[in-house]
Amino acid sequence: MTTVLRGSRGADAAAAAPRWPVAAVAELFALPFADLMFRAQDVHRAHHPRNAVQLSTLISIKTGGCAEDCGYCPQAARHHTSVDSEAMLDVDAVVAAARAAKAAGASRFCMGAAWRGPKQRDLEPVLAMVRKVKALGLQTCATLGMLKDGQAEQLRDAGLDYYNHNLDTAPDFYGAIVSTRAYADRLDTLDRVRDAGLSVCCGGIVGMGESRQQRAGLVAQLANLDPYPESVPINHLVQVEGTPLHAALHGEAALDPLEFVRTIAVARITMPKALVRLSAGRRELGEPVQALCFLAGANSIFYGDRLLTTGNPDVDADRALFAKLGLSPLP
Ligand code: SAM
Ligand code: DTB
Ligand code: SF4
Repeated sequence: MTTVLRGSRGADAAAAAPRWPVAAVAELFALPFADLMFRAQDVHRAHHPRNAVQLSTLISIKTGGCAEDCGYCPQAARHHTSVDSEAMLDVDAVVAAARAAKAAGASRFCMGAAWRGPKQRDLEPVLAMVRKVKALGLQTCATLGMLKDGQAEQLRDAGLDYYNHNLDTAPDFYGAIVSTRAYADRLDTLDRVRDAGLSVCCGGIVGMGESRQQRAGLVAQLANLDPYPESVPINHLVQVEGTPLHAALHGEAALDPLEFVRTIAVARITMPKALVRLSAGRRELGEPVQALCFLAGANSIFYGDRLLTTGNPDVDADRALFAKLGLSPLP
């Protein structure tokens, strides 16, 4: 199985042996479940406060009509889903949503756009959003697609803390999911983000029909970035009607939830200091599986009743879950 040996430090990373060979990550996946949980919890407690989970609220600042062909995504113009193309939200609406997220207890606000990448005229209003959201005292994150030279620096100068750009899956499964951008394009954007001094938020999706070896390949790819991402969203595929992945998996067994929990645990063990985010799919996973994910070392969630275009547990449900599990928000 291929690992693209190129992290944020480019040639240096290519020269060195990978910190996490795919085979070593696959061995973690193969551990007896209790042993894997124990190791993940051990690593977690050595690097993070116990029973504390960071809360990030998402907003879609530009929904739908995207030119790309990511097979999982309801926002691709070529997929016939119920998501229509909308205009960009105005700055005031975004700031009002950020204020509400802060009042509800979020510490980070993440602005997402359905673009291949931002054009300069699109970036200007986003910079204004970042400045104003940052001024509210929230950590800021944006996910706008591929960045060109200079754009990460503009975002940094506006006050952006994190840039989210996912690798999505293992290099050897990627071609089955996306054709309009290459794995190397994603690594290039991650280099730009890192070189501008922004924190990196980078993860992927499981449950797209990949093998366990390919899940190990994704985690190895993330863990071998040098340095590894500060924030690692692990998404469970949300199957949306009209997307190719909804059709492809129709009638096939969905991913075993315990395999999702294993993926979280392996991310925790291989990236000890990262915030590992239990991301899309929480509503479908239900409370017991989420509890196992926290046990496996997840310490961040998306908080608020919407992700970008699909649903997420509402704030009251998450407050009840946190009370039940004795969790509190990370400041
Ligand atoms: N357009 C930008 C891009 O692709 O880089 C930013 C937004 S895009 C929606 C952000 C991420 O959301 C994707 O990289 C993917 O990992 C995740 N995502 C999109 N649709 C999803 C789905 N149906 N289930 C799980 N994760 C999904
Ligand atoms: C990430 O890894 N997951 C979020 C965020 N980064 C931008 C997006 C999940 C999207 C789920 C499908 C939707 O709501 O459209
Ligand atoms: Fe577009 Fe991003 Fe969706 Fe891909 S994941 S289709 S780039 S919005």
